[in-house]
Amino acid sequence: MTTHYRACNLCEAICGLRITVDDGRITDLRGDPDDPLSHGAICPKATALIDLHTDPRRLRTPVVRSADGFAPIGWDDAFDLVTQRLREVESRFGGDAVATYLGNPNVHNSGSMLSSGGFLRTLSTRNRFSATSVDQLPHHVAALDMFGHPMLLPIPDVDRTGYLLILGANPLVSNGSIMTAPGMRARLRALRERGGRAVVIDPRRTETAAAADEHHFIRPGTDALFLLALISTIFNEGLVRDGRLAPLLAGIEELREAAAPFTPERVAARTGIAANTTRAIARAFAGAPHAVAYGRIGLSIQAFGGLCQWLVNALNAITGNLDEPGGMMWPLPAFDMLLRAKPGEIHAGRYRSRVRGLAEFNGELPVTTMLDEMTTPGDGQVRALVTIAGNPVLSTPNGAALDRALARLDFVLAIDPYVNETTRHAHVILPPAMGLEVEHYDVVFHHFAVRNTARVNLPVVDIDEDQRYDWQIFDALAQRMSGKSLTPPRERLDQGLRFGPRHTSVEALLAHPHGVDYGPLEPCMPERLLTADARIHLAPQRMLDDLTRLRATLDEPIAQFVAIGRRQLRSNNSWMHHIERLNRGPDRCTLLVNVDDAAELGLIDRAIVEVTSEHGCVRVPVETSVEMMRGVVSLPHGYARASLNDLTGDAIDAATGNAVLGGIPVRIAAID
Ligand SMILES: Nc1nc2c(c(=O)[nH]1)N[C@H]1C(S)=C(S)[C@@H](COP(=O)(O)OP(=O)(O)OC[C@H]3O[C@@H](n4cnc5c(=O)[nH]c(N)nc54)[C@H](O)[C@@H]3O)O[C@H]1N2
Ligand SMILES: Nc1nc2c(c(=O)[nH]1)N[C@H]1C(S)=C(S)[C@@H](COP(=O)(O)OP(=O)(O)OC[C@H]3O[C@@H](n4cnc5c(=O)[nH]c(N)nc54)[C@H](O)[C@@H]3O)O[C@H]1N2
Ligand code: SF4
Ligand SMILES: [Mo]
Repeated sequence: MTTHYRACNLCEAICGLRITVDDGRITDLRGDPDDPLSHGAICPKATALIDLHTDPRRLRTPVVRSADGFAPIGWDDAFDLVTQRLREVESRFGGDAVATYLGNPNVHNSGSMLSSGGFLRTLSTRNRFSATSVDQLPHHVAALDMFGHPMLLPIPDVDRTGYLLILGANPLVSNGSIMTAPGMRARLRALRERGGRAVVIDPRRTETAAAADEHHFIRPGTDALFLLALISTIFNEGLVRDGRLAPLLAGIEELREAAAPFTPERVAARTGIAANTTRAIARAFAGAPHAVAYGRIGLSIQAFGGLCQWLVNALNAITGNLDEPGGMMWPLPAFDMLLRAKPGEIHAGRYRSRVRGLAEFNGELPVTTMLDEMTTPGDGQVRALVTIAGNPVLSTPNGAALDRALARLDFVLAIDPYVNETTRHAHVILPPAMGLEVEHYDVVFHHFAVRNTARVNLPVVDIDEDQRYDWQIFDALAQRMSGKSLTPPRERLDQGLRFGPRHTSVEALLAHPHGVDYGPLEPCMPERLLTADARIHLAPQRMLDDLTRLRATLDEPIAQFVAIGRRQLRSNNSWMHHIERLNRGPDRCTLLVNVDDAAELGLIDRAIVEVTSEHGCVRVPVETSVEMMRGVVSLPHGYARASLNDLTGDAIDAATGNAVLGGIPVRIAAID
């Protein structure tokens, strides 16, 4: 019997696990009390790592499309076939004819993170897409504009704050995002026990809202108005406190002017939040010794995601809560992705998409337009797709149309351990080893963590002779495509750790199986700032320009019903729905409808309704709820039987290119 320690890589919380293996079988899995970040906290998904390991439905060797379904094929034959087909498409139609899509688990897996790029660079396409533009792109754009680099994302110092304002996030269920904070329930309790307050702004009274001191409903898509009202109040009432960073802050006057028209009274009818409530929150926030505003996916996947993330950062800055303990801070990870970053080197908008002319950001185009690039004829039309750890049919807008378009492509390669709604269209699937089978270091999530720690973990279980690690797959493909082999991820990781700010190494970290604790977040400005003029920009031009679009919404009519999404404790985006342990009990793919709205519509619990948007229609059982704001319904995303993304469409946040996946106007009709 052996005991292993490692971080769970299923979500951003990176909880430490203690795993017992007996004769190759995993006999126990629980939280590691000695992990310096998670202190033993885990969620129900962790145990599903065992199921993923033993799952008979998981692919372990390559398959190729044949007349009657997928058929097994050897690794070398599969690599040769893929290379030949990609080359064919490139030589017939040009490099841009191959599109790539990187999904979420790619960033949760250091093997893939550190080697997929080596393969992707052998393709000359501009049609690179990822889950970033249905997720956190607005955070990156705001960080670039304000701090000089997309990866300089500030993180709420939840453990030391006295006032936590949460907008559009439900960390008690999602376990935190762009805020790696395992055991969030305990952290929230600790905040309240030390006399602090948690305030939640959400169209749904979520699990987090129920555990907070205050919750206020907000009409979906109006957070930018609410944030501007907070900021204008803080300026008008003389509550600005720019603190230690004052000499670095540029654009404070422009910010004041920009916010001025958006008084709490002016925006109240639109946001649904009374003016006196907004003023009270502004005063409490500005008056708290340590306060932090945190806005996550509910803010990013709306029409004004860029404005929202800018204003969250700006609110923290003008109240003296940026780069201060208890405010918004920057982690300093042992493997620092910004190690070689130079001030002013990142530019957005170097090229545009062929069909809609949407701007590139950090080498990627908005995934909302991937479908247009596949279906619009002409030079550069996409004919082939490579997906890595993704399921865009369920995760990106206009899913049903994308599903049809994929069926018509010349070639689809999926690097994924499962047949899903997207990879079912693949001509070849290359399934990597995953989960407990792989070596792991959280390259990304230590950048988002509320405390500086580090851990490298070895595999818990061996792989079979006929399985391959993801980096072996990327290396084999890169060799065939370009004649060059890739540096193994462990070597890259080791170099990064050695030259990084903690001067450590893989070997040194392996000597600490529970992880190494580097302590709480520390102020780092201006040292880490990457703007060309070494200042923090509180009023970026891109954001100021977008206020015209926001102002126009103030007097728009309000839709009778809009749909938003939600996450659930036992779900993981579009996958793991088949894992039995996580899916016992009643169907959770339900439409939450406010009880009074349901009564008016004549709907009872579990009645099947048809939900129709401009783009599509789904049928789903109703769950009447006192949690929902009136006029707002909620459907979880990622379910094939009623996919929220069959209702979403072409809309993007013009400032950032992120998809609009929330606040979708819908009609609801009972089916007799
Ligand atoms: N309407 C709406 N849509 C949304 C969202 C929303 O809130 N509302 N959320 C968006 C967000 S935040 C995200 S991140 C996206 C997620 O969207 P995607 O990233 O497209 O989808 P996932 O469901 O995460 O897909 C996971 C796939 O990765 C595979 N996988 C798991 N582990 C590994 C591994 O180690 N290696 C490889 N190669 N593959 C692996 C799984 O088998 C599965 O097929 O969805 C987005 N879509
Ligand atoms: N169990 C579980 N955990 C997950 C995931 C999962 O699928 N399952 N997915 C992971 C991923 S990829 C991500 S990105 C993170 C996301 O982490 P979170 O951002 O915490 O995600 P959600 O739980 O979807 O919370 C978003 C909240 O925004 C609210 N909302 C919707 N529209 C609006 C709006 O216009 N304004 C405001 N103020 N609120 C709005 C919703 O009601 C919801 O409560 O979660 C991660 N963790
Ligand atoms: S919260 Fe996330 S990291 Fe922690 S055990 Fe659950 S899935 Fe794993
Ligand atoms: Mo995400």
